Amino acid sequence: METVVVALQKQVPEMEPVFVAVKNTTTFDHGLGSVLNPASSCLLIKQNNPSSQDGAYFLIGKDGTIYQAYCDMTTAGGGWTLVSSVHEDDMYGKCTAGDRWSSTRGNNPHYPEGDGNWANVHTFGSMGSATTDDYKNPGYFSISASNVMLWHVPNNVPLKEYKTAAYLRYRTSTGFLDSYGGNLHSLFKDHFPIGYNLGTYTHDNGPAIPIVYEQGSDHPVQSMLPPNIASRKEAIPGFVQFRVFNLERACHAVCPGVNFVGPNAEHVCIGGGGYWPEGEPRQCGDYASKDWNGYGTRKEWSSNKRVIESTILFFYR
Ligand code: 3S6
Ligand code: CA
Ligand code: CA
Ligand code: CA
Repeated sequence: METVVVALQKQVPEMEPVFVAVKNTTTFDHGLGSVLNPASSCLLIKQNNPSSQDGAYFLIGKDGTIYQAYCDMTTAGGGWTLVSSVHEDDMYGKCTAGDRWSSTRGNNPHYPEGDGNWANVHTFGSMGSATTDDYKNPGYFSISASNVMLWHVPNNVPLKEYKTAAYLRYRTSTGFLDSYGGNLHSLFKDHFPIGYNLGTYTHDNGPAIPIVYEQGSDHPVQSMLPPNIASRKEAIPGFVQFRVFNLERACHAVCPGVNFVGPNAEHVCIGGGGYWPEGEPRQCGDYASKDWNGYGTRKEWSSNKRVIESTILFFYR
């Protein structure tokens, strides 16, 4: 940048005082991950500068889009890029406007795949409102990663408090994404498509990957399960699972914290397709049926209020 300023100064000598002021008062950060030098991932920034700290950096997507993303530069060596969040804005709204990770067009068998956002390149939301609404940046489909990290954060927490407010933080360590194209976009697009009636819960669920906890343990994950899920042992803590069907062949994208082995994944897993047949239309949406026996009651098949009113943040590394 300094070279540019010097060159301009030679061409427009009468503006010399301005250029002198620019040179004297502005320090241009050329480091990887700065506005003038966006990186393709937080991992590359961390590798380039090992003293990088948690916070916002500039990244560039594979289509050339420059965007700001939150980087966790300290967990297990750092280099984690926040690429998306799943937020339930209206538990009573069943596949309504805010249900971008399932369907915004109503519970409808004519849209079995729902909005398709798990497998497309549409982006929405922003880094600073990842706990206030759904979020998906170009990193979701641009970054080639090996592992995911999930944070459970209460809704409306500001960026600087994501980490401290998260009551669960865990990550995979097996490098499972290497086998599925390097990110969740390719996992869902090319390996485990999301859609109603594409499979059964007994035969076609996707991979359950073991997790390493950074905050929390199996115990709080277990205690967050609806009582009937727990008593029937439908979910096993210590995993994150992808593309999980229920008894009626409704499709869910992610089961955070668990391997789901039972027929009622709609009370625990998040995101998915565009149609849930049971009790129509009471099970459609980003948090499909966490309210089956009332909102936040923690009775029978219902989650508690904290689960419903928290966002799941997704990172890649
Ligand atoms: C008595 C066994 C299970 O109860 C059923 O599961 C009941 O008919 C439904 O309301 C319930 C839901 O499928 C839970 O997802
Ligand atoms: Ca909803
Ligand atoms: Ca949503
Ligand atoms: Ca059910």
